[in-house]
Amino acid sequence: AKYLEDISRTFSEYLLIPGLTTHECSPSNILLKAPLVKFRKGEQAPISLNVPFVSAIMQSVSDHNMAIALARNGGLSFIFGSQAIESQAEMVRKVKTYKAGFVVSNANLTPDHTLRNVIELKERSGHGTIGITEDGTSQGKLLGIVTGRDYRVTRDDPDKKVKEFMTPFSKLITGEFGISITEANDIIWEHKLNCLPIIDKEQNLKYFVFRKDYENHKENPNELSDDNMKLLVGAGINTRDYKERVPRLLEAGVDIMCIDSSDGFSEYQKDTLHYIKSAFGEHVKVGAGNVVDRDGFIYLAEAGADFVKVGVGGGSICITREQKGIGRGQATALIEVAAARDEYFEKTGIYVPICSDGGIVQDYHMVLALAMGADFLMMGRYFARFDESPTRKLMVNGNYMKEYWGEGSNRARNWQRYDMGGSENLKFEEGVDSFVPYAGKLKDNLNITLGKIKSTMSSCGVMDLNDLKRNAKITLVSSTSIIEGGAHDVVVKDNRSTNG
Ligand code: MZP
Repeated sequence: AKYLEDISRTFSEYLLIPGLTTHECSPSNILLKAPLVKFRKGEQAPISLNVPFVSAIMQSVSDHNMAIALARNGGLSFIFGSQAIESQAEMVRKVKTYKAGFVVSNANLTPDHTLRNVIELKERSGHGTIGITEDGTSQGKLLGIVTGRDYRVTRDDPDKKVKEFMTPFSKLITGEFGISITEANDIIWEHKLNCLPIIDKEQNLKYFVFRKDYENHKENPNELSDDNMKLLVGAGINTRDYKERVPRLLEAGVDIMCIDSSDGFSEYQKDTLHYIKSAFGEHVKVGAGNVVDRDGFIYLAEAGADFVKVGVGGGSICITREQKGIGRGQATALIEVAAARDEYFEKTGIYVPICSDGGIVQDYHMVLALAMGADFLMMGRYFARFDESPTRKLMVNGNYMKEYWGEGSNRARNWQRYDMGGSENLKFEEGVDSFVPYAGKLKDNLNITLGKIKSTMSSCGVMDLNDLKRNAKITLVSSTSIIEGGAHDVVVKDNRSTNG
């Protein structure tokens, strides 16, 4: 056997060291935009996230309700693949036909105005999001929007033209725009932008169209397409029925797929990637995984994966390490795979994002994972606690709980990704069936988490996720200093709440 020199370590063994917090580095100026799929040097990722979170490919986490809620808040869900093809495709369809509203709060600027004009208008009107129209009037054709975040990143160059940093209308989809577009201000919409509210009774939704689009709609009812406002959605696939599953998911409008396996370093994944790319085209996006070392990453990157997922055995419901003796501490795995990604980028000019999957317990673990090189994070337990997850909310010993079970548990095993074939009585479980404390609405919890992440990043003196990866200082902690990190040597009056 070959012995690795490092010790398998996990997030709780590390801390971040504060960096210089400049005046500009306040939490409200911090951006969390992250690439979701591979891109070439000097280019932008064709799909990115405003919030670097995706929800786990699990029956107990990611159905269409979770996918709608998370996409509306800037992240993305991968709808679970451990179900019949048609029912998974139907969930994708529900997300893609959901009508998301978006907000523009003023429209007095054209693309030729400067950043200085934007700031003046913002100060006068107090609006965070500003519409840019062709002729600068609120009746004009809307070309794009500028949010507070957009102009903050360009603040060093007040003479920069709006067109250089506005988000074009064609990109006004929730996955791109996240939180800011869901805070619709109905009054402004209706009066200043001359929009009409449309009530969709079937979906119990209110959304807005421009008056001229509406007039057109009355004449040609089939032409009104709300298309560039569709939510982003992902779906899990496996290495067995992909020839049947993938075309149905694509027909339903899926934006990205991910081959879902607890051990992704396999020829099965390479075959699946090759088949999909050659049958449906390079533009069809597919992530692969999971891996825990350089070899696994390079193998999947070379096989054509659009992103690679990292983590074996660290999930909260996972007993793979106990059952099979395979796995690696999540922090150690991530650090090695992030170095492999950078090496691959250096060599090929192709940046293949990596996703840290499983094992996040505290919110600060998220910042550590991002600092250690993860481009985005996949979480199961975190999302399972919310109203939007598909499982039952039950009262257990006086507390509300949500059910949460692993894909390798008996409960999920009819469809499980852990099923490598073989006879029924030789199968063993790799996951447990459990409860997690109920935590309420996704949006409320996510806002608190994002607030904490931005506050940590502000302490580290970094403005965005690239800055965090490059400049974070991380230290290993001894077991004694872990005790020092909690309340100690005092008698705590209340039970402090934790992430559960
Ligand atoms: P966590 O966020 O609950 O800690 O971990 C979620 C991750 O655990 C999933 O994204 C998946 O990679 C992994 N998982 C899901 N089911 C099992 C299992 O049954 C599992 N063993 O390990």
